[in-house]
Amino acid sequence: MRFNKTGYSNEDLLFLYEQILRPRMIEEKMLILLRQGKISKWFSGIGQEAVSVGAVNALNTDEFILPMHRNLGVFTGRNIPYARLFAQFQGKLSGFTKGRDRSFHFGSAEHNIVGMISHLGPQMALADGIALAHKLKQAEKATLVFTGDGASSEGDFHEALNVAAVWDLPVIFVIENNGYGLSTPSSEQFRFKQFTDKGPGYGIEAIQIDGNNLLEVHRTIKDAVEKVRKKPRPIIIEALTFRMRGHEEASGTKYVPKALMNKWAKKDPVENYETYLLKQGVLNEELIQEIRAKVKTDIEQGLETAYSENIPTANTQIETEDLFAPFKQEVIVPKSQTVSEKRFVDAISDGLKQSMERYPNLVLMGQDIADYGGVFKITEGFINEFGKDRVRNTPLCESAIIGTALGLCINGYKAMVEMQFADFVTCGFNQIVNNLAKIHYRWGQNADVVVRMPTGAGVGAGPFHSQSNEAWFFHVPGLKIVYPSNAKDAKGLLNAALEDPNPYLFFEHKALYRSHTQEIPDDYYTAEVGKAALASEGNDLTIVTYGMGVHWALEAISQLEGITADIVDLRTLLPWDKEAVKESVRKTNKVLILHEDTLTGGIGAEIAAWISENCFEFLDAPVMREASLDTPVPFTKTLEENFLPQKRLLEKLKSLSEY
Ligand SMILES: Cc1ncc(C[n+]2csc(CCOP(=O)(O)OP(=O)(O)O)c2C)c(N)n1
Repeated sequence: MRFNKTGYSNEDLLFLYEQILRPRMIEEKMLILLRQGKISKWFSGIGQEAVSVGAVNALNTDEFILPMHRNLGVFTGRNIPYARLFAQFQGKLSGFTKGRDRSFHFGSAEHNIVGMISHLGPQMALADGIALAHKLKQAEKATLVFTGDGASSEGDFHEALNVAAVWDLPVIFVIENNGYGLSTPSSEQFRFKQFTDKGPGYGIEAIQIDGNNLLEVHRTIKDAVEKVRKKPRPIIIEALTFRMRGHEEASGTKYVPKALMNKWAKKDPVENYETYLLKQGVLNEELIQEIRAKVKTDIEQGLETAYSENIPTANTQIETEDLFAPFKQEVIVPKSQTVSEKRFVDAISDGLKQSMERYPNLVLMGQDIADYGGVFKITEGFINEFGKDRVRNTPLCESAIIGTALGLCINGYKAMVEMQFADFVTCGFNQIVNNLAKIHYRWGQNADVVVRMPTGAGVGAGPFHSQSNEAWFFHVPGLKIVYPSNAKDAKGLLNAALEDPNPYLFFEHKALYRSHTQEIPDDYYTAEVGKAALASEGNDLTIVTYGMGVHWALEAISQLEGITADIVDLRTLLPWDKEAVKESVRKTNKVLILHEDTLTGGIGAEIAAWISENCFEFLDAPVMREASLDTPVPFTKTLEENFLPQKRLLEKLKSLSEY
């Protein structure tokens, strides 16, 4: 291996030597502990240390780095105290996840490290968001994210690179090409020869390096970092390297040809660098022993402290509280009494605009939302007031944009993502349910992101532009869901969602956009999250519903002579207002839950179960549900009407009242 030390002082060279020795020595110790059954699982980076160490030392410590599962050198390079690092591996409280996540699945705000989720690829878009924040602040900083060659097959890889290219984001994408993804060799993973071939396709400069040559890695990445700080743009660095141990320790390396192992053993990044420094007279045996002894002491002391700490005792209250960043809503009333008649769609637009004025760090992203104003025209004219930096047209890539939104938040911004139609959220599902929803619980990072969801049927738009998909998210701890039924709530709840530093799904019914109008306050205000409202009051039965269901319920009740009903408009689905439901059921003793979403596993199922368990003694009839058929949403009017619950509602209400 040929090293070039031009530009490095002896001190620099020795510093890097100690830096690369640290992850190697920690790993050697961990492998012993693993054999002794003292840690549960280990992803080895032995053989790949030069990549992590070269990269982390090429950045300033105030620049973000986003490691994967073989980048121990990143954590040691950012001087994380070993006791804390080992406590993390052991699931102890003083680690980074309070025992909630394992190994390298954590981040640390104070060290500017953003940890991975197991799904690998989603990590890359977070780097885009962090870099976008830097770019908007004109901070002249680089962000560096790692990925493996295996994870490059994920769509997230493509999306993140593409967004970074289109938006000229200062991200260094380090692809650690170690030839295998678990047991799958590159030949079964992709057809291209090398990752640098991908650069031109994305319009991104791409550089290939010997990932086992510490100085080459360090120098190349340092140069790249300097370039992107000055002129923001992404750069791909393909680091050729090899994993000398199994995917994780239990899985072994039987599938790797012996000759390949031997070839790479000769290229060991630590040994080669050490030999080089010895030859250059920078290092000698005595110094090696001295440095090793120092590192050994650090490891042993760290382990001793970590082992002396007890395994955490579980506290359910803390577990549920930590789902969200602390935030206590203070409902804001409008400053003046002035009101205007507004359509549902205009109320949303109004709220969004006032939130943009209120939060100069709020960034809007979505397909066609800039000059075009969005397909529903909610952001029409926004670019004139707020500019294209804050009202961003995105490429067609829901996953990367939601990931980018989280990255923006990590770096000090608030973000709103408009789904063009709620249906398309499937393409961003992973980022929502695994990143946005879990990140605060896992390592205390909030996700200040609102995803707006134009939803619902009744507009003849067929199976992919009409779905109600709130129930998919209702099941996910760590999300908040609001679903207004009227213009006043729409503005107030949107403002409330944008105010809260936690992740929201904001459902807005397309069929209400231009059909429903209401007098709403002109000033900024918020509506209370988690609080239902009575859309009508009565004594004979209760209808629990939300969104379009509120309008169907009002109409149905008006047609039922001699029957009055409480119509409980939930307004918020996560958390939903159990007390309001209980209070009404206590009064009327009969309840129907109505929603536009399909019946099976819908939100009604959960509410019905809760009522049965908590309001049983008040009930004079079975808890009933009315919902859409358990089919996709059909296109033709007659079929769509048959699908939706509205035409079955009257009969259902009659049977409930007569029960
Ligand atoms: C979405 C997803 N699919 C599968 C896995 C299981 N898995 C974890 S790591 C891995 C291999 C990743 O290969 P690569 O990206 O090359 O990284 P390496 O492990 O080689 O460092 C696989 C298949 C996963 N974690 N996430």
